[in-house]
Amino acid sequence: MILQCGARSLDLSIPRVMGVINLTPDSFSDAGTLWRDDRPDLDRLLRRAERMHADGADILDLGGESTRPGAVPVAEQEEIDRVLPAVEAIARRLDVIISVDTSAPAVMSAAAAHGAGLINDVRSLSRPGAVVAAAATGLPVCLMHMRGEPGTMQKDPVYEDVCAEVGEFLLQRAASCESAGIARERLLLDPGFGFGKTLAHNLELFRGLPGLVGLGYPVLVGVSRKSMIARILQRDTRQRLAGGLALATLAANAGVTVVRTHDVRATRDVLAMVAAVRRE
Ligand code: YH5
Repeated sequence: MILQCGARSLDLSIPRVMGVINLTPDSFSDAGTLWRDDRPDLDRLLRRAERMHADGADILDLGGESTRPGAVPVAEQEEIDRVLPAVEAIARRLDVIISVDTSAPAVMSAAAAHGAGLINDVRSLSRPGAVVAAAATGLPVCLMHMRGEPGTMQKDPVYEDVCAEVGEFLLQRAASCESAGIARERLLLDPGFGFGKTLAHNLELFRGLPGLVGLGYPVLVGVSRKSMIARILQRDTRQRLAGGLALATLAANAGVTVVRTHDVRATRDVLAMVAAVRRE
């Protein structure tokens, strides 16, 4: 299956790597390393993007809003100021698909006009105007499941059947998108690990990945450095690579086609090995 991402296309018959680039000052994994004088530092950003591209990232995911547990919302204009210069700079320099991690319709439109190739929305286009804005870009959209909002989502989330509820939610969002003119072929689904889920929910969702893949849409997952790894291994942020690679291996073997990660090179190797074994 070929995903048309603006001017570029992405063959999803082999698993792909999405590299994470945080443009937030409070990112717990980048800890503001891409910032100088209250703005993202474009030189450092470009060096990071170039390295991720050289390491084998097929997609670079740029996010200007922190969605980590407990995060506070950011104004739309602030998000545009963070994301747009980054999209422009990378689009001019690198032959890579740029994804924007945003829920804001104005950010989607502006980023698409400046070279973005994919919209990644942790709120599944639920903000007013988001479905229409995303449809107008013609770009593919990743719909992610989240229960609640980042500020409060980890406060005692309850599900009767987490796999079924996440699957139903994503199918409903996909149906809304399709009736608004976003072709089925442009949608990806993501169960949203860590977004309003306990450790037990995350593990159950992981076991249910083959069922999600079976819905017929390409599936994207992000597990890199997340607290589900910390809870099992008791490791701080910098020590979660092996845990993340184990999960990437399991995800790819379940048929997941895009893995979102901070550790591009190692994840790329993992996906290539899994693909080699799975190929008939
Ligand atoms: C995702 O899964 N995640 S931002 C907490 C962590 C580590 C990492 C406590 N955007 C996803 O990466 N988009 C984010 O440790 C995403 N899928 C999609 N599609 C959160 C994140 C993180 C949070």
